[in-house]
Amino acid sequence: MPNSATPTHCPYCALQCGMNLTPGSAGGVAVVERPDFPVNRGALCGKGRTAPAVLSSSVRLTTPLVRKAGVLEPASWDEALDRIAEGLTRTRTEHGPDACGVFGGGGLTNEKAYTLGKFARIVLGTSQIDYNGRFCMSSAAAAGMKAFGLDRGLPFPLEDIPKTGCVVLVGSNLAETMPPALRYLTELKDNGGTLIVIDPRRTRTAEQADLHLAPRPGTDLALALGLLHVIVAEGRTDEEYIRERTSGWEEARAAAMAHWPEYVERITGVSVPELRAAVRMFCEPESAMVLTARGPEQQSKGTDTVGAWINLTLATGRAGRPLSGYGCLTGQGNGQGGREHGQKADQLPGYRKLVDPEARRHVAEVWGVDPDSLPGPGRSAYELLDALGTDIKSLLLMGSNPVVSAPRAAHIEDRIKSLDFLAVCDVVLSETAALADVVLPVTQWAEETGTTTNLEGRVLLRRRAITAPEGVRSDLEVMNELAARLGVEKGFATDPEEVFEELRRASAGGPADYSGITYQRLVEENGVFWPCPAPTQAADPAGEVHPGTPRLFLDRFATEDGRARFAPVSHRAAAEEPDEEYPVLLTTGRVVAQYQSGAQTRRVDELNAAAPGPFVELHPRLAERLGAAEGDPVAVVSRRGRAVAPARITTSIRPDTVFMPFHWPGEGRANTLTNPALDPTSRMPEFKTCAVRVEAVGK
Ligand SMILES: Nc1nc2c(c(=O)[nH]1)N[C@H]1C(S)=C(S)[C@@H](COP(=O)(O)OP(=O)(O)OC[C@H]3O[C@@H](n4cnc5c(=O)[nH]c(N)nc54)[C@H](O)[C@@H]3O)O[C@H]1N2
Ligand SMILES: Nc1nc2c(c(=O)[nH]1)N[C@H]1C(S)=C(S)[C@@H](COP(=O)(O)OP(=O)(O)OC[C@H]3O[C@@H](n4cnc5c(=O)[nH]c(N)nc54)[C@H](O)[C@@H]3O)O[C@H]1N2
Ligand code: SF4
Ligand SMILES: [Mo]
Repeated sequence: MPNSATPTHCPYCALQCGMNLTPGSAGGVAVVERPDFPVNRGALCGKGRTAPAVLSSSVRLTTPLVRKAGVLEPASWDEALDRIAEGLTRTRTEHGPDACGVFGGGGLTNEKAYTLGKFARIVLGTSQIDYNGRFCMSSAAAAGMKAFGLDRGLPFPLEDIPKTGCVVLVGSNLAETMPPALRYLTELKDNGGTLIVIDPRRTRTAEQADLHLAPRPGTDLALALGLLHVIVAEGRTDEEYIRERTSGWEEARAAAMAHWPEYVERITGVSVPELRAAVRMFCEPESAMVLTARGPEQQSKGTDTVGAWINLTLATGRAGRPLSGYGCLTGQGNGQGGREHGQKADQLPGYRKLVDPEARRHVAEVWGVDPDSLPGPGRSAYELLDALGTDIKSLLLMGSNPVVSAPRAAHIEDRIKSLDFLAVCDVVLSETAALADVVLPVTQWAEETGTTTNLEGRVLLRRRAITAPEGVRSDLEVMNELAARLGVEKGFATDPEEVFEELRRASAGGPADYSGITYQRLVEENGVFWPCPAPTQAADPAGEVHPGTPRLFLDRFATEDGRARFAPVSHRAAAEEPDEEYPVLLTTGRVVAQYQSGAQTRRVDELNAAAPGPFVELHPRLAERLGAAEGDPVAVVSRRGRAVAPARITTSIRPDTVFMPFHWPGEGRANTLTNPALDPTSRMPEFKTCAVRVEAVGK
């Protein structure tokens, strides 16, 4: 139990709200306000407030489990770890290193994500590692890389939002997904700024908007092109900025000019006057921001779509200027850091590329291995899960619950069941852990120290407040023990600070440079924005401490020539458009009281009371056609399968669209229906649109 308040951060989303932990009854701690942390200034949502409930031993795992005669049975740590080492060794001997897969998560701390990537590459020698962040912000990351030469979710701190002239929020329901951040939008409006929300549903966030556009799901690319057409036609481009700070305008302009507002209206359902109104609101103030979240990103054209929205900021001279620009609202607790330090299929720490010989040399030296021994890039998350049981025979999973959260989940569940061997590290017995051969119970946020990097690119220190229950070990200890059993005795520290010191060196000189950040600084400064290089004698003889970089691109972009690149993109259809058999569009997302696959939040009474189960949101006109009343079970059927959940009838959704949250397993699992069509660049699945048929059940 903590003696006094321990300042730390919430275990859930990318806002990483600050909180203090004091002694309390739920899991040994109570959450109290931490007003000194600037991002949330003490405010928390219900998930953050109730997070200690998941620490309590009544809902969590406290002993390793090993499958015997088909049943998971309590076992000793030695037995469980030996079983995993055996399983992985057998696969490697019989099928080669690439038959061992590793799947990570954007909720893991930087130290864990870094160690997991290193473990895959130098202990298992496998190229087959990826993580759930691929399902999250990967399209925005890919588009940001293309346009700016660097991917950091927000290139400015949240505190800049209230000071801009107009915010366009594309497919973000932050009133439910990051409630304390709603304050920034309220302040924006108090300061005279305007808010445009683009969402097929009139969400709690859209209700705050000065202008809400409700396009058909999957048509954000056409919408952005139509807006650019109007901007050009009305002479609202910033020619000087375009000349001085960008490249590729002619091609992008030509593509946009083929997207007449009337044509865009037909594709999106957003009327020409609405398009013009949005352009006026966006262009008239001196500064403006475009922020995207999963709505436009989780599409089979997510990268091009985000590129088209970035184009709007470039054509109007907004990116890389004070109080202006494009940003992506990253989702998971360490969604930003988790994509920087090597658990991604094509990546080495510091956001380095696995195919870059210089990056391989640098990281191999830090790791004390031959650069040629490092494997090349592997499969993306969905492709990796889809290869389970065929090319990939054993899987080590840490920080994800794909049985609930992967697209085409019934198929993925089958793939997982067909593995020779599955090991899962988790804090609870998730739906995926329940299928494992070995489950290891690991420590959680309040029980361990580690860093996360929030959606602003601010590196933060989560501090240990309590001792974990007996029988529970940390993910770092697990990787250390497994490495030793697999013949690598050194290089897998169990002390997070020691791992962070190594990560600093591995990231030094990379795009996401953490080398100037220390735990000490994180405590003193309440977080540090990367890049933050260590002072070098040559560059900085005085050895002054780098202050970190809250704002990016103000002088130049991170591309070779310093210019931002327009994306030459054109509209294309979703992978699956409605037809006679499947005439309705399904889109999916979140509700405020549940988090992700629900593995953690479904174990909290207060949250379950607020959001007890799945539902199908549908328009009264569609409900009437089905003869379904509020609460009646309705079936949603796609080419992948069928899900049943109670109807929730509301005029806030388009009549051609139904919405399901994806937090639950079983009959109401939204991902039974979703389409795993992948974006060609980011390999993001099309969670946000597929064709379905809706049926009343029992009628
Ligand atoms: N309560 C809660 N908060 C969370 C999470 C959670 O699970 N629960 N998860 C965290 C994580 S990892 C993430 S990634 C973020 C996600 O945060 P958000 O992106 O805000 O969440 P979503 O609900 O997935 O999608 C946002 C909105 O996109 C809309 N949408 C659907 N299809 C389209 C489309 O085609 N175009 C447009 N423009 N909009 C569309 C949906 O109606 C929805 O309102 O939330 C984080 N915060
Ligand atoms: N239909 C549909 N599907 C979606 C989405 C959507 O919008 N629609 N969104 C996608 C997005 S954006 C995301 S981010 C994914 C998320 O979906 P998942 O990857 O399933 O994410 P979580 O439910 O957060 O799973 C995290 C698991 O790790 C465990 N865990 C938490 N902390 C730790 C830790 O420190 N160590 C270990 N070993 N385990 C830990 C938790 O208990 C939980 O079981 O879902 C995706 N799926
Ligand atoms: S908004 Fe996100 S970080 Fe803040 S308390 Fe809620 S879940 Fe935690
Ligand atoms: Mo996410």
